[in-house]
Amino acid sequence: KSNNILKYSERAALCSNGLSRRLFTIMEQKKTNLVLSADVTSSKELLQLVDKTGPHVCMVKTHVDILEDFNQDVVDSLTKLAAKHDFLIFEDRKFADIGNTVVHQYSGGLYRISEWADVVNAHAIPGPGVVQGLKKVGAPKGRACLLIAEMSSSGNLATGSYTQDTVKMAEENKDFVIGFICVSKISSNPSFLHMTPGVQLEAGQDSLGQQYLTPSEVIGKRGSDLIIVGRGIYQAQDPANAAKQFQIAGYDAYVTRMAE
Ligand code: S5P
Repeated sequence: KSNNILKYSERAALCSNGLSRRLFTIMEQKKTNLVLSADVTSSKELLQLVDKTGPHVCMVKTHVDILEDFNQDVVDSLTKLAAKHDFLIFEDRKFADIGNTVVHQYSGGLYRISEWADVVNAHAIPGPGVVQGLKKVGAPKGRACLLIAEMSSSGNLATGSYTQDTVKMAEENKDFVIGFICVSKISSNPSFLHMTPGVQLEAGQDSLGQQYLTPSEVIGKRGSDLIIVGRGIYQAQDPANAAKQFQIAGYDAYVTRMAE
């Protein structure tokens, strides 16, 4: 069976990494493949947004370095909300340096990302050392990493053999790399998660190169697993209701895909 027709629970059973197993289980139980991209700049706004939308998401993605008032309380509160609503925390740090540097960027500095983020992501451009560095810090803490194999922005260079080589790098580090940021299904291994940003209820683009596809295109036609939605939710008049609409659209596309 390909990963297009396996249920989340069946895929959970195939995962060797505990975090991907947990994510598939949450997706099945909460009936959601929605990742909230909580790209707001005040911590109060962040925590309110996450509490409101929490019932509809399986994961919350952060950019902590855009918060004007970051402090330890923010991550403590975020961790409590993750337990309350049962979602994973993904810091969208996009590591892209040599192993030794990412060790410090991941574990230290102001943010101490490895202390609170279940999942982080990395560009494959530096080669496998970036994964080895992150793994050295994250694996003992039960963390995991996604590789950016494709991007949503127009004119991006993560295409063709770069994408293929990124998939290979993931396969060689399957204990720590649990999947990809991508815009289509790029691996037939059912334990890998495919997560796609650039999603709105209508296709289109913004003024700075972001390109949007719909949930049914991303999950149904392109065979991805999770939709990552930022402005489509936090700029809506009613973010909780918008999250619910994306939850329904994404989950319906998954159910329809399995029935085909
Ligand atoms: O290729 C990418 C990879 C990422 S992680 N394109 C993206 O847009 N992202 C992130 O997804 C981006 O940094 C932002 O946090 C989110 C998309 O936000 P939206 O407001 O356009 O939905």
